[in-house]
Amino acid sequence: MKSASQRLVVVSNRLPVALVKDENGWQVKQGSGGLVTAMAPVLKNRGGVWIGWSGAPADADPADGPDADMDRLFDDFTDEAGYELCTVPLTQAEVDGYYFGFSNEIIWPLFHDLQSRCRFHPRYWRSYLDVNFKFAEAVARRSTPDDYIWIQDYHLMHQAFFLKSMGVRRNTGFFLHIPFPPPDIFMKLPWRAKLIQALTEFDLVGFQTVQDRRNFVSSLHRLMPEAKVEGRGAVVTVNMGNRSFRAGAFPISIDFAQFSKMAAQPDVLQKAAELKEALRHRQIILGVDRLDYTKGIPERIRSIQTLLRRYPDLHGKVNFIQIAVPSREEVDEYKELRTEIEQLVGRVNGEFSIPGWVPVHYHYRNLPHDELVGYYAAADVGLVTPLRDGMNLVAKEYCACNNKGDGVLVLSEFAGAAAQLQRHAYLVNPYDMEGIAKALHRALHWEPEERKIHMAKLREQIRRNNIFRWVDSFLRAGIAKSLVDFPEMET
Ligand code: GDG
Repeated sequence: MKSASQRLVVVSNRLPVALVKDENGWQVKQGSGGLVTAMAPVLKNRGGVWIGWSGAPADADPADGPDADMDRLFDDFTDEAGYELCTVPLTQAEVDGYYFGFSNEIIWPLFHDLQSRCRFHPRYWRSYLDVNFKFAEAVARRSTPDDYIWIQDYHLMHQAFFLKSMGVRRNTGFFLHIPFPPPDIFMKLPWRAKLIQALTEFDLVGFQTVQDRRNFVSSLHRLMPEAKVEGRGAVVTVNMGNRSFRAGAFPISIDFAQFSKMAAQPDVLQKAAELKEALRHRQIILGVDRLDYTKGIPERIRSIQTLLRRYPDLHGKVNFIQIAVPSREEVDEYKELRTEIEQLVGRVNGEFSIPGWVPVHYHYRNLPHDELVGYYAAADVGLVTPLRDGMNLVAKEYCACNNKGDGVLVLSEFAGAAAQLQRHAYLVNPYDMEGIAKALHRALHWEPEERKIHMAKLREQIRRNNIFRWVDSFLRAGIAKSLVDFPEMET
């Protein structure tokens, strides 16, 4: 039931929509990231406001922008989605400094343990602070003291700090969707003390795994020795002397029932059957990712190359399909990654193709949801090998769509999802090409009974610990009163 005291104010860098211009003019389209996939059904159920940047620079030529139409487009979206949108306008310079700079050239690589990719420009830090202040002003304006403010992700770690400095009292929760690095890596950040202090200003700080929370607490101990941790288990209290906050592990999940139901629909089954048919009923290994260097796509293609070199018995009998969703396309590093992947796909296909069999199929595009589910349903092996990942929803979606229960999940030990799924997924080191090739060979030859036992356990885990339970456990810890009496998620 919706009521004023239970209104939810979600704040994230991007609104859960993208403005795209085509021949019919501007359109509002639903984005494809994990955060959007996770939060949209929840806000729809509860109602509230989502505050974020629209994705269009505020100082772009108005003739190129959606302009006055924007309000109407957002209103239409609200009518359908069941919650309001509030945009925080950002200039091109702000987008460059705060988003492409601080968020994506510093925090993203550093928190994924890829420090050599970081560019620690001081102007990025200043821009990050300015934009965080701007967001905090919007939050102060659009919320009341009764609302629960739920800040999403690494772009906005200074929200509670700025709200407090403005004298605005709110109950705030922060969830980090990406990993929190070990202290030796976090300590490389030039602004480490200010950043960690800002995180302590939230009432609740949530992480994907217990390990992430431990990493955070270890850095906190080094930088703020007065911090004392009380309690054990998924959520602990951190005492700072004159105040305290809570820190917890809340592994994000998916709407299991919705994925499973969709995978059972006749048109999706038809798509899956057509795919199988087109590939002459060979076994399918599937990879699905945003095109990002943390996802380990080149390493994965090399492991497929190793698989085909080591095991000639698989020639003509297996296909690897990689779906890569375009992401951060303006950035040189991502353009280079795309070229590298395309060259690798060409090389592997050049080495092994024979008439009637091309081993690697590569799709560089955002697939419609039902088509994606069709791919999940058709795949015999889900190959999810990020170098490091906060959670990885693809791993969970693959299992949810495997209604036949005979698929195998081959999963990176460095994905947050491994903490929950390790007992029944085939865990691999994403840097170990030989190891992945061996795991794949075994997975492809696994007895059907064996596959079914493990897949049933994986599906049960994900079904129980679904997205609704994630939201509820976070809000329960944050609002400190029980909304629905769910047990805590298994971490
Ligand atoms: C961040 C963290 C964390 C993919 N291809 C298509 C498509 N997708 C959807 C998937 C999935 C989402 O994109 C990707 O989610 P991930 O969790 O794998 O990764 P990130 O985008 O990096 O998300 C991550 C997540 O936040 C949530 O906290 O798990 O660790 O990095 O939902 O289904 N969707 C459609 N077409 C595609 O072609 N429609």
